[in-house]
Amino acid sequence: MSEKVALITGITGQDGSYLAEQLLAKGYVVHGLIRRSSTFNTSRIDHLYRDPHDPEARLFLHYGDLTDGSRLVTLLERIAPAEIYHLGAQSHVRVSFDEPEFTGDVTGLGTTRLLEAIRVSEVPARFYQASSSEMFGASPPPQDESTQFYPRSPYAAAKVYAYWMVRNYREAYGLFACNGILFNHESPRRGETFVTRKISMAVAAIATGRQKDLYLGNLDAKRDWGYAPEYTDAMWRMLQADEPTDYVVATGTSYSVGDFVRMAFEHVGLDWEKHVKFDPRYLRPTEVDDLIGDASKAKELLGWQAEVLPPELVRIMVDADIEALG
Ligand code: NAP
Ligand code: F7E
Repeated sequence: MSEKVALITGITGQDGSYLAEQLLAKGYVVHGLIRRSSTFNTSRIDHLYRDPHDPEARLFLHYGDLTDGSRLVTLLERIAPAEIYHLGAQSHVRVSFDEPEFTGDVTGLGTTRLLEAIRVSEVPARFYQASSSEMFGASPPPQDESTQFYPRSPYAAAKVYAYWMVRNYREAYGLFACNGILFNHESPRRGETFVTRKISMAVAAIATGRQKDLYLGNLDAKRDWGYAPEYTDAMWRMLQADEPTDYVVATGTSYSVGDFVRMAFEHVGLDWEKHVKFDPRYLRPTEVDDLIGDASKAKELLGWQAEVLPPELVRIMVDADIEALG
């Protein structure tokens, strides 16, 4: 069993919760950065938490924010992690059009603050950056590590900036730092305003008579949707490799939002056309039309490949939301 110490930013999010689970199962001591809020925001990790006075406790949470660079330095000096998984971000593309400056600060500069904290604290940590397929934006599929970036939102532009800062710290200071360019990955823990979860929750509510209609925007956009726990495993594999580099992580399949809707309604025996309505509020000023990832490099160097593909993913999410309704 490994006795490594890891720090996860964004530990309260979808990916952070799966990664924390996986690292704890491997014997790591896990530290997580959480934001102070007036209500608890730890529901995805509550099942992992033990009182810190418990001698068995291996998960420790620390208040902090990616806009607060001095706090990041203090925390790194205290925790001295061997691996840092930087998942914290304002991660919603539509919201980034409403809050472009804040998104740049947290999603872009937040990465620089953490990289600087590593440099000044001289903690010899390996670093994972949560890069995104959104960086490819308008570049046609299939997309791999050599595809040109063409960001189509403030979120994507912030992630491109962060990507290059990671590359710069790798080349300038010899940091073991990897960009994981992850395509969309979903699960029953997905945030409720991302389209797949919005659909699976609505289908569960409609199937059980609690809701009538589902309002959506663009049904034509195509995405390469995978299963989140498999993608957090890829993050860990990147930091165990001999050399730091950048990887695309994807299933290599493509389905439209409309396909996802149809499969979700079919799973509960309903006709989607009777329930789905259009609301222009959910359109974006600029859209990413077509993403299909080529994860050959991750397969070759990390032995990673996606197992759960969209038809099964849809079933997992709808079934989980039906079960949650009791
Ligand atoms: P998520 O569920 O939205 O979680 C985001 C996390 O970041 C939450 O823990 C959130 O804390 C934290 N956070 C937000 N602003 C922060 C701040 N100012 N200071 C500290 N923490 C802050 O995202 P996810 O789906 O797990 O994705 C994880 C990462 O991968 C993100 O960087 C995302 O942009 C990137 N990514 C995601 C996908 C995907 O398909 N899921 C694909 C490619 C890349 P609260 O809980 O307090 O809000
Ligand atoms: O939208 C369309 C929307 O918000 C997917 C983030 O994790 O993955 C995610 O970004 C598609 C878009 O995810 C609605 O226009 C239609 O074409 O679920 P989404 P995203 O924008 O792909 C990437 C890889 C990330 O890095 C991000 O952090 O669905 N769509 N109707 C809708 N989208 C939403 N949210 N809501 C709708 O009603």
